[in-house]
Amino acid sequence: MSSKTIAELALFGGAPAFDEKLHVGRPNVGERERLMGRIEDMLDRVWLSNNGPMVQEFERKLADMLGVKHVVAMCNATIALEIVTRALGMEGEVIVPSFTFVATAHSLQWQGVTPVFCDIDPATHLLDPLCVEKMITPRTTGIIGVHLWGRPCAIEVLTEMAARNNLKLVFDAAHAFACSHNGTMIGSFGDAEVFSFHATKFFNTFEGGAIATNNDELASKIRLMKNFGFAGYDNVIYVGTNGKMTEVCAAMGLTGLESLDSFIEVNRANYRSYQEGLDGIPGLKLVTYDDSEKGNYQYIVLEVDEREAGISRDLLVDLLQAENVMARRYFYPGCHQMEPYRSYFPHARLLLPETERLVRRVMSLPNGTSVGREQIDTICGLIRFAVSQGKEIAARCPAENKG
Ligand code: T4K
Repeated sequence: MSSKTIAELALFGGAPAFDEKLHVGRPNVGERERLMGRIEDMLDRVWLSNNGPMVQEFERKLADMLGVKHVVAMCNATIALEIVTRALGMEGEVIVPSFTFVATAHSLQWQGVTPVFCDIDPATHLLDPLCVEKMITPRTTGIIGVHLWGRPCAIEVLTEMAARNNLKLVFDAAHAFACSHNGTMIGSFGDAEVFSFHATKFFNTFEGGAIATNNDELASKIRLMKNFGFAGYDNVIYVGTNGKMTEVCAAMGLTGLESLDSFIEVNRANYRSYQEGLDGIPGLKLVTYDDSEKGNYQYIVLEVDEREAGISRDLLVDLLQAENVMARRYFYPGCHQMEPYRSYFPHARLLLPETERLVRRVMSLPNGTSVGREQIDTICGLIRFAVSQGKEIAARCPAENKG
């Protein structure tokens, strides 16, 4: 429990509960000596990029771990999405959720492909297949499902729907590294799956990502496209871009893989601490994970029902941020409310009632190796206090803080 009174809350000028900011997405770093050793080797070899030995080793290790034929390491997941959708010939319209990080939509728009925003199932936060079916038009060429928070989409239904309508199917698995679905690791589903290894992901390569696929032809095409279309010295056979992962990023990845289990264990233990600490607080719902599957437990996502909790999500976020708990409103306000989509599709929200509702309720809390039981107890104590005193806190706030 927080030992603060209302007047002592940092929102009202009191000292923050934490001296330093606790971030959502604080990077996990593996064994420094192992990393430095790899960097020394890299410098000795003087091979820094362009399919170097550590990138190749990283790709092999990922393919083994995921049980997939091909893994192509990339500079980041956004470029990976652009390359894979182009390699698959997605054009015209592609159906995507609006409730995702904006990169999912931008990767299409950047190439002149129209992202068609589809609503989600409020119980899972994932694409609602019934809505997807309704959004298919003669211009639709594909679907990008997002395994948000590491929880797999309705993979079987979407796979069947894509096949029946002759559509390509890609999964944005940016959140779902090291997660499984019915015992199979994420990486083998759809035509391809795309991972992000950005610094803020529980497993990172500074910046980075990967495309996983069982399709040989697609894998070769992706390899060409991420290297300007070069099929050997002086021979360009496709329009390509630069999507390569560097050696130093692969060094970070290889080092991180050695600590992967411990990163997940810390996330899982922290998740349990949040579960206990938030138990029974009215109006709050913590996103759950299926313990019978492999999961990375990275995202601590809360839904705040303002009427029941007596405090709005926005006020709760402001209150926590003042205490140096840098809670985030992922993924507010939804891609359809960001430019250029808001101007292109001003009425999109009419087709996205569940997304519209959810973006006003969700918030993410810090997880990873930089937080532990003690901090989480304090965070949960602050939240419990804020909910118990919601009305008084709101009454003291200037209008813009009330949410
Ligand atoms: N698809 C989905 C579903 C995604 O979530 C993402 C990325 C992508 C595709 C595209 O993947 P990449 O192309 O990035 O590989 C962050 C990340 O930049 C982004 O990768 C991630 N999703 C998204 C969920 O979060 P921001 O703009 O919210 O990041 P930022 O700078 O506010 O950082 C988040 C927090 O992490 C901050 O509070 C500070 C802390 N932080 C950040 C960095 C970079 C650190 O403590 N250290 C650091 O080095 O987007």
